[in-house]
Amino acid sequence: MTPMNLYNFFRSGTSHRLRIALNLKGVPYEYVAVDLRSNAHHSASFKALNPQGMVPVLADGERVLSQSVAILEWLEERYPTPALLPADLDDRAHVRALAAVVGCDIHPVNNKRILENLRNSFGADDAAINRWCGTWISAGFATLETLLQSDARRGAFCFGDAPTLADVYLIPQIESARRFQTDLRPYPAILAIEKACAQLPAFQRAAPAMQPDAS
Ligand SMILES: N[C@@H](CCC(=O)N[C@@H](CS)C(=O)NCC(=O)O)C(=O)O
Repeated sequence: MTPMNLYNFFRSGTSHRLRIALNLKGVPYEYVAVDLRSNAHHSASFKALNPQGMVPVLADGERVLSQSVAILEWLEERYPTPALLPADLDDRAHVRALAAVVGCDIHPVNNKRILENLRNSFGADDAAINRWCGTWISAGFATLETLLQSDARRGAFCFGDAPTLADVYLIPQIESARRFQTDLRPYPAILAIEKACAQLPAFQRAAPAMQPDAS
């Protein structure tokens, strides 16, 4: 069977989510680097795959999937084992809510195009960009920390003792928080989960520094 192509970028958080999920599920893929630094995502050839001009894209033969949330849900249905969502309906809603704090409320406002707009239209320098990103990361992480601390279902991971979609979203966001110099000391539960994930080869192999286009 021809492996799927993952169009992605080492430092992209949404790409990182997919690498973790594919590794956890043991699904092989070919790494196709799309260099966001040189705006390769704006090229006509890439926009033919994803008119939105954003990574990640997962191409499985003629099937071309975009939007990390849709791709993750597709992977979960196509490759149900190991499950990244709990069996119970209410628990699934909880895990999706944890993931959505990152996916809906932190990541979108810290995206490359947003930061470029802040620099180009509003004169933001590196310090202002770090403050901007730090504001939204801290707000989201404070919420996650409260939810995790108060939840008896938390184990070594966000939910229980095996990784779920909540961890798949959280780990790339921690990576990005460090890049924007956000203080992570107020979030001990988050940091403990990061340690647990770091023990697993699926997370280790998905890390930005391990990717062929990392520099
Ligand atoms: N909602 C999309 C967002 C994808 C996204 O934000 N991709 C970023 C990299 S993490 C990107 O391609 N940014 C290009 C840009 O902002 O110009 C998803 O979840 O897949």
